[in-house]
Amino acid sequence: MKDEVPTTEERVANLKGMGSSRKRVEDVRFTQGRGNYVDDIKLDGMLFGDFVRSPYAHARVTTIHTEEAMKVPGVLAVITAADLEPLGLHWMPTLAGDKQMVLADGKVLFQGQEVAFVVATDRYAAADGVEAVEVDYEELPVVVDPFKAMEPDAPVLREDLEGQTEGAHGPRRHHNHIFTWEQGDKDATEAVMAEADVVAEEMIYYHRTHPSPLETCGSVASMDKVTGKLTLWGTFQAPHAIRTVVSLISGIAEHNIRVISPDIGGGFGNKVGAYAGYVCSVVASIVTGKPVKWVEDRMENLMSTAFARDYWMQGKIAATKEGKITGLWCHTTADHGGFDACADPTKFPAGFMNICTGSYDIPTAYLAVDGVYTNKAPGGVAYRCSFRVTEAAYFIERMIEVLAIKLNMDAAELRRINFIKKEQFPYNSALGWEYDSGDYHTAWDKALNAVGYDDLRAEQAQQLEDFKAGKTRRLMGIGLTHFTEIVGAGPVKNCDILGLGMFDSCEIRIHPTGSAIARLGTISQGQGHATTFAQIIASEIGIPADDITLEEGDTDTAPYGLGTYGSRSTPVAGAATAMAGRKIKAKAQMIAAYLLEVHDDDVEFDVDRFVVKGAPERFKTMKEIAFAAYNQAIPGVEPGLEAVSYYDPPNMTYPFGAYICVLDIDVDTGEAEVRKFYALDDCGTRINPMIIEGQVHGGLTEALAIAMGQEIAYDEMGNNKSATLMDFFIPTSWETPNYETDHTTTPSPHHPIGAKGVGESPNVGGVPCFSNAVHDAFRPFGLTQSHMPHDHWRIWKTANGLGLHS
Ligand code: MCN
Ligand code: CUM
Repeated sequence: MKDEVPTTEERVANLKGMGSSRKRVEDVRFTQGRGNYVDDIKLDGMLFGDFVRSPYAHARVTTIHTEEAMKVPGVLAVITAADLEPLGLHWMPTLAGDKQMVLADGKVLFQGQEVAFVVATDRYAAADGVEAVEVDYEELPVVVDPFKAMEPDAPVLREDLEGQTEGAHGPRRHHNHIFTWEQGDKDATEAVMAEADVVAEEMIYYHRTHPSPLETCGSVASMDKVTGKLTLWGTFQAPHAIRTVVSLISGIAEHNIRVISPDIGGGFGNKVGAYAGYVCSVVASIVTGKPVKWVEDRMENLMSTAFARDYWMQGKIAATKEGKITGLWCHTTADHGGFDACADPTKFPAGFMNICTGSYDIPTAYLAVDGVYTNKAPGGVAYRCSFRVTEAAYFIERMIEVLAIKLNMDAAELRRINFIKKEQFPYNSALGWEYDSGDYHTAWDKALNAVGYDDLRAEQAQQLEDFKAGKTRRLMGIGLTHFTEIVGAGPVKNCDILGLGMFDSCEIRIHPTGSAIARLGTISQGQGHATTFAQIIASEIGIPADDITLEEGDTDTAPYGLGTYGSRSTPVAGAATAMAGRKIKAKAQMIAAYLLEVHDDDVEFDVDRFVVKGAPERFKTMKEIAFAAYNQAIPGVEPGLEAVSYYDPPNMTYPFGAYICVLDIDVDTGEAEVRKFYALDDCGTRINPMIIEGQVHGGLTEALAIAMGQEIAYDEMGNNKSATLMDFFIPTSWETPNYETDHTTTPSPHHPIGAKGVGESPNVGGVPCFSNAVHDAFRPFGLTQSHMPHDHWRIWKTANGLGLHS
């Protein structure tokens, strides 16, 4: 008879642990209409709140007439700043150390700003009520250009800060100035620039865009006046932090607040910050004693919630004649809109922009960032940005191209000779980071070989000749990017948000029959945590992933954590998960040794069991051990089997990638067609290759959108010209090209399972890659820099400006 004992491989496969492309467990719900989003929450007697918003970008609010609105059937209340003021809730703190009006307090600073909150019995009545509120405005001069905002006679935007020369991040040198943030050695960098063989200089603009998640932002607040308990459901990427903030600003004791993030239909950083709608739904529920829902529509989402980028980056890069980079200088003007509501760790007002030396061994560098107020919506850290790494990567990857032009060098070769070498890791960058691990040359060579780089260049040269000979009207562009990410904020000593250290957590509880529940301080918005974190536990403790429930987002049950953004879940909560698993494993070892009647040190872990060393036929499976934990009185060991870990990472992780894009541009129509896109990602140990591929596909498509068409644009009056999906480009399957994905694996040396984050990488690397491809097509005609998005009109204009239409 065949031996029925499963092989080691079969036992490993049965776990569906790390490295397996386990199918997403959440999709059973999502594909059958069983997701539970904020708008699915329906409570008895629930009311609906909606905002009156400003049509002006800068205006004084003189009178708000609410009488007519109150006559609308179903309207119960119209809340204004005057109502919130006695409660101290007319302004709220932002995550960036600034404060923001909850409802217009005397003036408005951007189009779409919240002016009054109408509470009614349903959404339609609320909308009618909003229409019936009349607001008298006195228009004020509008500033949409951050450079003009800094001129001496620019209008004062933030009257509340008038005369304040100190901001949250140091001195303010102008009434519209927020902060200056400096990193690196200014004098040394200027000296390098003065002496260099070659200096390339360029203004790199990364335009304003918006993540526009499928589900907009919303909340449901329910104040139970009998128990004194406030329950707040919302689209929160950081539910615990929201609970603490709500407690601090409302005075409600933290144990009486329960914050729940149910299913979230995409966050992309749009749902990190605190919005007026959250505050107003809470206030309205306290006032009316009924649950109150607020859910914004698409226009409101695009006009008023966290935008992304809007960085003007003036750069200088110095090199020897041979192309060895000797220094990098960058001055950034950061347009933060009407309030500084960026969601960065406290000590980093410009996020991790100081990773802008990228993948290169640049000995000397200097970065300064000036944050500036304008009459635009607040925000700034969103859209797979890894705390401004998107901007940093775009800057350096464009500067490398600009330098390559100046040196008349191949940009792939220029990168290669400047990469940080494998043996230099851990690498200390000139702007203050310690890169944990990397092998850039291997990734780069693999990528160039995979696409047949030399052949592509030969083909491109031929096509250029044909173009010049009038045989074709198409040009070919080859976009290159090698990016270095920094994710996993972060060591508590460096990174906090509102004073809360950026650790994360996991609690694992094993049930008597050998299945388990795990809870984390993070919250999935589509990343598939319920699938992947169970895989970490499966590999760590030998219980099949299918037998592990994973729960996130309920502050009454989950351990405290800082949430999901900055691709920090895997580097931080993933590490906590492994460490909690190891605590369980250590206790399981004691139980196994007791059951097997040997010393603790005489058993060892083997996939899903502990075996006696040298006697593999003597073992106890994790299932048996779990039962024993609840069934046997084991001397010196507490009953039960559970553990919690709060993990403070020693460093961040530094994923990287090599991307190559081949574009064909029609010079006469300005159309750009992606012929090929190759993306090699290295995120260290890979937990679920299929999920990683999904993250990369999604991120690349967002990168395509940003580079090739998306923009939040304003006219001089501060009117948002892109607040609908007719005007704001969202790629469909029609525009989305095929992607080839690949990987190398360079584990993080300090992470318990060697994993680095990946969710934001494809956007960080994708945008410069698409943009570089466009620029590369026009390089032979003298183009060094053109601003994104490279939509057909702009590409046509570029071609026209270069004389290609004559
Ligand atoms: N993963 C893996 N192996 C690794 C690294 C990650 O299998 N070595 C898996 C993780 O287990 C997780 C996913 O990949 O299931 C993403 O992990 P990670 O890179 O740690 O990122 P987070 O889970 O912290 O997600 C945040 C990140 C950010 S900041 C944005 S913005 C973004 C992104 O995720 N928002 C998203 N991807 C998104 N994907 C969806 N569907 N929806 C969003 O809102
Ligand atoms: Cu910067 S977008 Mo993600 O960090 O949620």
